[in-house]
Amino acid sequence: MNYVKWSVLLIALPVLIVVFASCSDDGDEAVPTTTQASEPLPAAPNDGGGGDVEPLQVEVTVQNFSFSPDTIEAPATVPFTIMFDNTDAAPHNFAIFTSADDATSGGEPISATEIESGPISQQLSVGPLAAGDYFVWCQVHTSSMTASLVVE
Ligand SMILES: [Cu+2]
Repeated sequence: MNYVKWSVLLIALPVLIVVFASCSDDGDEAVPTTTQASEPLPAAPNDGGGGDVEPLQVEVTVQNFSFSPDTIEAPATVPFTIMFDNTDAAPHNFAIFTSADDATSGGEPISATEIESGPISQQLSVGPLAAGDYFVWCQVHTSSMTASLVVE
């Protein structure tokens, strides 16, 4: 009887070794799986790292041949958008110059909307501008329609 028991054990032992070896292989495969799972992680900061800066908007209205407000404030060193709303039926535009002297001496505006009859809403991308006081006028009604653009 003892001989039979040892024979079973000798046959069973290699089988057990093979089974354990298989388990060991499964364990090795689990490690690369974990490594692959961690690879997408570096991409996550890239997705979340994008700047989420809202474009700055400055609203200007024209009513009865006059800018409102007539002193327009805008941020320095960053781009901003003039939301220009001409409520008159007359043609107007919004033109920015470095100074009144530059405008009256025939200088080109830094930035300007197209001259259009209202009512119409226009957008003008501006800047970034250095801090300072700028001169604004309507290029159709240069003698009466002026405003100041204060960039700070
Ligand atoms: Cu005008």
